[in-house]
Amino acid sequence: MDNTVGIGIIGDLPANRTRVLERYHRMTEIHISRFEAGEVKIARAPGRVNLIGEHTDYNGLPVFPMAVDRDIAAVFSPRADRRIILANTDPGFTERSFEIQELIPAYSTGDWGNYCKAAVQGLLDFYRQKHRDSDRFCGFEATFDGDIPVAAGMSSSSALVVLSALIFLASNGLDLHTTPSGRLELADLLARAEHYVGTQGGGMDQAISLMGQSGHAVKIDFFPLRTRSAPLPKGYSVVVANSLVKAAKTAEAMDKYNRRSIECRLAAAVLKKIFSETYRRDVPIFLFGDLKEEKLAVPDSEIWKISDSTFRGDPYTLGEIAAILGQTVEKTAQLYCKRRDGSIFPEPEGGFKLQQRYRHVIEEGRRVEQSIQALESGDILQFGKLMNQSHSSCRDLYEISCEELDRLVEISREAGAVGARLTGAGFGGCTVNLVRDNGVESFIRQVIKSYYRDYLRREDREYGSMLFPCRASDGAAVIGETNTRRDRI
Ligand code: NG1
Repeated sequence: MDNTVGIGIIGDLPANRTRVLERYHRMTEIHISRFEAGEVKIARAPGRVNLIGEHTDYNGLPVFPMAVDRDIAAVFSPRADRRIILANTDPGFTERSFEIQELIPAYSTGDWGNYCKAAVQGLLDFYRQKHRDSDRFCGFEATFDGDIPVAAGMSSSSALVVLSALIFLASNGLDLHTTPSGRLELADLLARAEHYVGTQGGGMDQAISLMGQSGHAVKIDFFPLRTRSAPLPKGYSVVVANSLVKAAKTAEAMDKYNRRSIECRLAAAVLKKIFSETYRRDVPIFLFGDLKEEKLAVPDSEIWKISDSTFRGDPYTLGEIAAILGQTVEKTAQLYCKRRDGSIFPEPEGGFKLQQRYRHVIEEGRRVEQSIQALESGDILQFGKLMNQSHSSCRDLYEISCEELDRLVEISREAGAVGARLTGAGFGGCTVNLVRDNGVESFIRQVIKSYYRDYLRREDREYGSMLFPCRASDGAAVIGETNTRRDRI
């Protein structure tokens, strides 16, 4: 290896130190030759795999992900002007360049540069509220390199948002990311900031990318954001399998995702109306997560008696929902069915499935609590059972699975997984599997044969990027700099 660039590492490196250092070295050289930079810094933001709790985050109910040992890393250097230049070691992501300004115009939907713009715009808005105007910030140039499977439900997009935010902060001498409370504040603002790209997602991905802890999964609660780490079970591995169905954030995929969050908002509005009529006062329900005694001042047993019997199984037209809410169809659409760009989400053919979405989210939230109890009491089989139930609910009630994911989950259970489910937004992407350590090898062999070879009819030489065990890693950080004496390689 050319040893002209010294890399100093602050803190711990993920496992496989030599490979990781070689990667940073290669990135640094690419960066220095592209930008002629002198001193540079290195930062990383991990992807995640969600063990259980799907589509609960934006409904105010908990999730239970872990940050993984796959990440997006960047070598970067601040600039004296206000330009931001983004390079990528993957030639598929061509260079992007933009100026810091009050309102940064987005690239077209799905463009990788938008994830960086989202972070910068979010931070500019945040600091503007703190009376620092955007003129005071400098730009940066950065070279990115990622090994998180893209469009696979492992949150490569939020890792890019989080990483861009760290680069912006570090380039401007800001320290929001350096304390635990600052990291929570940052996670919270980046969750909102990511809506810039068009999805109306929750806050799981940004929070776990920042708050991940090596060897642990993290329970995340929302509104207000808080986290609690739980050690992963000894003797078991978390294995991720890519269905190879791309769940890209194109306009069409975004509409599928956003439809679910719109249905949840409509259902919550209906519940608010029913509870407010029953108790003859304004009952504060905005999200399914508000359905709790301390929030509503209604006994738990009453809450579930009313809410479980509110929705019928058949889907609703917007007209029917508007009639329940006592509003016009236009007002209902304006209040609950808006996309980020202000356009109205069209009424789905066949109607809004309020009961099914309500049941999935409420039961999934309970499964998260039960999973953590199971894990803490060492009942791993129960944990696996809850993962399996979660998959069925994602498939039947939330309708975010697909044929390939269902087949992959089936095969994985036959291959020995004690729990197997889709992970992330769904509509393709990865599954997460809990597998006994001593069964991982045969699990991998069997899934390669039954899913990739027999079912997908693929013959690849290398399956390591499709099917791999993950270790729980620490959250995003600025982890190194060049030309220091420490830890020179
Ligand atoms: P992914 O899998 O990264 O698209 C999305 C949302 C999460 C969460 C999950 C479903 C974003 C950035 N992420 O994740 O907040 O709602 O779906 O549990 O929108």
